[in-house]
Amino acid sequence: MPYQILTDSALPPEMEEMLAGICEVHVWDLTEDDPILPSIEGFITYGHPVVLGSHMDKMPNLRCLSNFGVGVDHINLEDARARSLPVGFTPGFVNGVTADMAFAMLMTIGRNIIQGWRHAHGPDYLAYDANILHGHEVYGSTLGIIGMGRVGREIARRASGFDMTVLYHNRNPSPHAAGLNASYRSLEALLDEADFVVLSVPMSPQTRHLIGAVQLARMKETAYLVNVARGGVVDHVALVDALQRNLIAGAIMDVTDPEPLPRDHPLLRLDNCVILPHLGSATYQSRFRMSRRTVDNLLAGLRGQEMPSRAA
Ligand code: 8YV
Repeated sequence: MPYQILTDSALPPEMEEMLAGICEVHVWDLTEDDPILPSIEGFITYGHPVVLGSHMDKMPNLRCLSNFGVGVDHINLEDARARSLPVGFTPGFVNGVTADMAFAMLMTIGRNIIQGWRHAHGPDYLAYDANILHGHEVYGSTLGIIGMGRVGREIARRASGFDMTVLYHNRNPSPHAAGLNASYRSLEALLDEADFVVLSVPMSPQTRHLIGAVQLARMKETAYLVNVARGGVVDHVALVDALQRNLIAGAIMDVTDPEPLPRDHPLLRLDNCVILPHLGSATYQSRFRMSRRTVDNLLAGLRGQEMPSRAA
């Protein structure tokens, strides 16, 4: 008998292939009750569904959850622990790609790539003009990394190739920082000094709205905010205000709160803001590795074995 598995949205073909013959997969959007729920043994959280104890309680035979991704802020881990449900995740598989993305983003915003694309494709580009769309240099500038975890360290490694001065802020100074030529700063000092502020902290009650009006006002007028963490780390109302008043040069966010933003959200209308659709780990290679680990965690949980990567 195949294991009965739930997911919140359709799984990618490679994961379906990995599960074929072992699991029967059902899709549940977590709204209305589904008659299949009592038979469910494992739950793959694929598209960041909010999962609470009340959802888990609808599945009396549930033995484990396996999250596709490293951030598990959408799952109530306390509720899972209280029900002795192990939760798998995929750390170590998204670090390099997310750091690549952070770099692509800071170059995009610093060098006006999106505005340049729009101009070059538009009807007004009839003569070359050396006086338009001047940006700020990335190489040789000061990078401030908030969150020197696995992704933050990969970002710091890339920065050395761009001759950047690397500052970082973390709950505690990181033992890896010296090898990365990165200097610890208080949050305030980092915001004062950095030309590019990159957010790579996990989402938690402590990091919610870590960047708000006070923090944005501290940043240089020429500085950019780059968010590859979670939307909730940035107070969006404060960000709109800071961008409208040109308190900072610009912001580029791969993540928002909510995600996606309502189509009439002011951040989608501002020239000095770029919003991306959560592409941080979206490469063929990374998605495959994440799928493999998600399935391995799931099968271990179903078989009562230790998961290769367990968040709770
Ligand atoms: C993924 C992420 O795109 O790992 C995470 O926490 O946010 C991203 O790498 C996501 O989990 C897949 O939906």
